[in-house]
Amino acid sequence: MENRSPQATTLVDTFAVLAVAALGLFATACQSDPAPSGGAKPAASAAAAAPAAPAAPTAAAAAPAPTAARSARQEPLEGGPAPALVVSQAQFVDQTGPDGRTMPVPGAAKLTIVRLIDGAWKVTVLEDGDSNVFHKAMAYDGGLLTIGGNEAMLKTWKFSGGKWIQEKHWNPRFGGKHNRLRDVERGDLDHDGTDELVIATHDQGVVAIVHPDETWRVEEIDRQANMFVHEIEIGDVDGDGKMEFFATPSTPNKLDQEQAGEVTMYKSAPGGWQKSIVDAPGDTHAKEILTADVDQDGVSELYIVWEGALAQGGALVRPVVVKQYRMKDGAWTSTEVAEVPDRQMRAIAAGDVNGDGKIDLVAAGLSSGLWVFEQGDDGWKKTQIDGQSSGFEHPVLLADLDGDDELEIYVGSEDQGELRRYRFANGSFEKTVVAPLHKGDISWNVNDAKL
Ligand SMILES: [Ca+2]
Ligand SMILES: [Ca+2]
Ligand SMILES: [Ca+2]
Ligand SMILES: [Ca+2]
Repeated sequence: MENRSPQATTLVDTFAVLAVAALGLFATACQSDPAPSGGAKPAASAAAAAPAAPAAPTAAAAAPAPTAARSARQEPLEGGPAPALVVSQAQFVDQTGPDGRTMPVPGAAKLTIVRLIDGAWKVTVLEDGDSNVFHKAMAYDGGLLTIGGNEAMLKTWKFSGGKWIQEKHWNPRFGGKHNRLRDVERGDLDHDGTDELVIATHDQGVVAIVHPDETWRVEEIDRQANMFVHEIEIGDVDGDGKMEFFATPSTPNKLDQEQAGEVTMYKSAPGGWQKSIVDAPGDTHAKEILTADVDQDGVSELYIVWEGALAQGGALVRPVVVKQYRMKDGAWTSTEVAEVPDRQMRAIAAGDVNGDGKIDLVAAGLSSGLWVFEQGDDGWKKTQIDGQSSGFEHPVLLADLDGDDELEIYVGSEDQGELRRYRFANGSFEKTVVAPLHKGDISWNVNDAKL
């Protein structure tokens, strides 16, 4: 099944693991873009809903107006600034069609913001009716930077004077069916002391560098028709002191087969960004990559999570394979980090989570749980942290929010409806629930901020 939905990546892949009954329902719901949803119901929330703040005037005011004016909660921040977790989400709301039938349609893009105020976690919801998904949010200039899909929106947000003030910086239409900003990373690509943003998009394969210090100038680096770019990573993998960046283009998802895809590198060269292929297995693709200096030799490695495959009937015929790639004298060598008995693993992060001074990889699978991979002198050791944590994207963040100089693991355990924290103590990982996650939402990313 070729996907055609506003939430295609999500829903079509989700179909494979959802009950057949749900499939029909969502398939119908996602055939067309969501209509204006004046009747969209806010989900239950401890905090009172605030009136939606009007959009602030922006530099991009001349851009076409969004087609769907979804209702949006924009709850105020009370207290703080405080350490915060920001969960970027898509949500679905019931809508009654002309035939009287009720069906779920994508609602407003949603951020679940969870702040540590006086020792207690407090939830605030910020939604944006301009998009039907937030794929990522990051701390930015005292507030947040967000990327959204359908409409594709690059925005910054600040809470000021009792309300959320937004600025719209990029609202592209790529010329295909979907307009989604899918991933963003920041780094100083041109070595002038200020960060650029690298953005991956659907569905025309656009990879762009945005220059906030040049009135948010957008520099299109790549474009390939009918191509989804899911993920960007930035890192210096050849040790020359200049940042390379990486992308994961693949053809749109199909339900019944693994699409082919590759991982591409863009390297700074006199004529511009020179593109090359890191690896392209031909029978699988990657949606998750990471650059990190796990072995702490001063040069980053690249980690690629190659997706697994299911046979008809659901048996796993190929596991997820995580590989490490090193650049030496202009050529790549790769070694296997781990095989994981799962179909997909869309989150991987690096940091020392068990306090032994060595950098670990922490990864979250679709259904196989939460894992840690440790590199030792005689290879990699794979340990399951928790088998009872799962979800479609199953996002992971390593951060020190409690200020004890040790990294905690934060996980969006979507199937369990929990945003969780795992802390290493007394030789094992202790789990606590930070906040509930509304079941049915899709959580794409967890990041930290101070809000
Ligand atoms: Ca720069
Ligand atoms: Ca480099
Ligand atoms: Ca290294
Ligand atoms: Ca460690």
